[in-house]
Amino acid sequence: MDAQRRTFLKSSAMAAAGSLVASGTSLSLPVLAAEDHLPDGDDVRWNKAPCRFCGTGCHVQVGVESGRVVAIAGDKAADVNKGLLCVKGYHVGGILYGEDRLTQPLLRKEGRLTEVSWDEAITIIAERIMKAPERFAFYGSGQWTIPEGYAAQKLMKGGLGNNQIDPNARLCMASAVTGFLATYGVDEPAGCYQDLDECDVVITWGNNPAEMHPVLFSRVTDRRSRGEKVMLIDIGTRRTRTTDAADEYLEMKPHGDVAISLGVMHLLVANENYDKAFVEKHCNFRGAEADAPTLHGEAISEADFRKRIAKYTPEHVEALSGVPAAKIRMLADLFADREIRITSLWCMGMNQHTMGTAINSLVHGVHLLSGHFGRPGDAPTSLTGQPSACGTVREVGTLAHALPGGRLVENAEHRQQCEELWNLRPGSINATPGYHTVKMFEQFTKPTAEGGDIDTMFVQVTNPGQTLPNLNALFNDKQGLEDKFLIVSDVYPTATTRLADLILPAAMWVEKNGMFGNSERRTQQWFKMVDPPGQARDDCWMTIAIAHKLLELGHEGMKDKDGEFIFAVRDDAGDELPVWEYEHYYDTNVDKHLFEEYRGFTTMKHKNLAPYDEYVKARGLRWPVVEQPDGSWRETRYRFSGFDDPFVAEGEEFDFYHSSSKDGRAQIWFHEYQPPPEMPDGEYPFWLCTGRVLEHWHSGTMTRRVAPLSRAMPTAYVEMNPEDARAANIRQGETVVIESRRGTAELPVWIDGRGRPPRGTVFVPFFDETKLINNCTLEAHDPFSKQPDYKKCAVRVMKQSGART
Ligand code: MGD
Ligand code: SF4
Ligand code: MOS
Repeated sequence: MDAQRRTFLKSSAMAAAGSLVASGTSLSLPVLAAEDHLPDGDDVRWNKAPCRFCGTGCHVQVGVESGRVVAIAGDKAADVNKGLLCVKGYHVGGILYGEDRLTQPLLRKEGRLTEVSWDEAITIIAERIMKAPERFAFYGSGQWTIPEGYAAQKLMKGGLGNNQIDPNARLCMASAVTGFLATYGVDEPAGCYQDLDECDVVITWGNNPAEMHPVLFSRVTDRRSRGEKVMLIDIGTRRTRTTDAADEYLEMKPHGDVAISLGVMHLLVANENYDKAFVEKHCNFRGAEADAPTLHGEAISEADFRKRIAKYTPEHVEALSGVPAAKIRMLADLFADREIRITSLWCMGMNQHTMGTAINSLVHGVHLLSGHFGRPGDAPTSLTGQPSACGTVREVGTLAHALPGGRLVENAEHRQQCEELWNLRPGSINATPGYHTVKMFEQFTKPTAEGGDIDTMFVQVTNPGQTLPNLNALFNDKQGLEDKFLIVSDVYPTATTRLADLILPAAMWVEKNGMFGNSERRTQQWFKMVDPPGQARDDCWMTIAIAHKLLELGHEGMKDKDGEFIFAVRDDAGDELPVWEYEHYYDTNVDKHLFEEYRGFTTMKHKNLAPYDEYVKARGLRWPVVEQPDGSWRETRYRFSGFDDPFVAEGEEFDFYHSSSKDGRAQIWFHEYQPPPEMPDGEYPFWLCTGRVLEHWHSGTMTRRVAPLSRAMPTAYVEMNPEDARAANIRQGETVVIESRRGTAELPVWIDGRGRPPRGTVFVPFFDETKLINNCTLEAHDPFSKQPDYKKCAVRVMKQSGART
């Protein structure tokens, strides 16, 4: 089996633009062993860690020799990947050793970056915060470890009473969150990866897991190569690697997914072949209020639902989506069949969408209405981009409106619960949500005199200077604003450090202790294995050191109500350890202290986590993890399903125990189709879609420094349809200018490349900092999740001579 999956993963890597094989890398690949850890060799010591990159959450074995990571192997003991890795995973060790690692804090003085000490750097930050705590913002990441995010959250919301903290996951998973909340009253998928082993049909909704979640996708291709039948239906706006493996490709117009899901539900209702028993027992119908719609909407009757959905006939859906009516019928017939099991997968196509909350809710609705829910293989599954967008952002609640444990800053009772757990004075937590990401950067890049009320921004583990939409408006405008101060913690120079006033060198991945939480509710742990280079230090330490400096400067919020430092760590004898001094940071396991404190929040919304030490032993555990009578800890694979979920009462088949209607039921939503926010016209005739590629992680800062990966995919490009290119007299490889109403990017043309867009569409990956496509993208966002739409806007393509197509 593994051999088959390995073949798929290798061939998908080798079919890359350049030549790439797993050998010939700077890291030699050892033979795998089945033991928990690979056996230590003469000099090489092995230990487990989750891969640094995507939300799949594979585990690797890290081989360390003489203080350096020298080898990486897939971890056979890991349930997620059973020893397999994608090409990024095989090369994850190499990201530590780029030649230009940041090793010293750097302060911009009269335009020039000058080395400063850590003490100076921390003092500068603390003094700026002291001057105007409410004008300080923290921009974080789904690549924060859980303790890093928890510390940042506590510093801001608990210590400073400041809710101006938001992460890059706002650009990524926010609509998945609001979709789960609107449907189930609680976030994150009910199923798990095992659904892919059990289903008969996989539907990808604007999703390309063959490239973006390759190890996960290989579960499906592997089953097929063993002779099992798995039908794959790819619904997308361009042909991808996933399409290559699909039985059916349904090419839709942007926002066509909304029409398609409505069309399927229409047919299920019209043909009376939805799952009446399931719906009657476990679901309600819901719609948006006519004026001032809210996330939870209002109850509507089944009759009303039928009336509203009646117009989404297959023919009408064809007109809206471009997908033939017969294919809508085909989908509806599959959903009407209770004998088969259907798993839907989606990621950024449905989340980066101005109807993101709506389309997430609608796809859940298709599964609920048809009863394809909660049996192994029957699952609406939202995939996560980042390794810990779930663990750190959604669970720790590092969003501007949230608190840990699924609490909300606007809710007085929730604030009180958090103040109690943090032992803070009542009223410490501010009741007003902070700015969401787009707004936060608008306020930062707007001059103070014009109301730009954020003046100091701390960016950790994210690269907004490359990855925010509409960079000219949301990032580049910072340039020249004397009273704005940008602090960036990163491991390499980036598009963001370009405009930074203070650069902090960070320790990364196995240079520090860490914990991540992946797409299937799996919390993972690893230990520090090597030292960071030079003066590079842990992000979590930076946050604690800033907090302690604020304490020294007299900030009252840095003390709890008994006068204790909010990040106090005591040893077994009860003595406080000076963990704010880096020399003492590893005198204890700070991660463990923070995690044990954080665990107290996780029982508030049935997301129970086990003690830290349980994660040391495991290759991750899926929450809720509950203690058994014999003292062992049991994870949960299928949430809300009586056969597996410990919180469903004995004898019940299902219980949506966080139901927003407080009756144990999930909500089946109706949303009216709306067109995309910007559409091609005479001036800007092409759709622009953007995204990732197999070889590179997001902004490419790490993977572009690993020679085999950068050789395989050296530069960004624009995928064009051959007929569009011919019509415009554009040749393969020719450099063209992509221009939107917001900016331009120059890119070589790739015709019949890895992805094949239909006529009138171009695609550009965003990994290349020398070709910033986010100069062109749009900041229009979903009204509930505030997540921007990177997947569609209008552009024109110009030959360099200036001729426009
Ligand atoms: P990354 O490249 O992941 O991109 O956007 P970003 O988060 O901005 O940035 C992580 C940064 O952290 C890198 O600069 C890396 O060098 C640094 N780093 C690595 N390890 C550490 C560490 O341990 N500590 C510190 N301090 N730094 C570290 C991702 C974002 O991009 C996301 S999640 C999505 S889904 C959006 N997708 C998207 C899209 O689809 N299209 C377009 N056009 N833009 C997009 N932007 C968004
Ligand atoms: Fe890492 Fe994701 Fe590849 Fe697994 S699929 S090896 S987690 S990048
Ligand atoms: Mo973004 S959470 O990585 O797809």
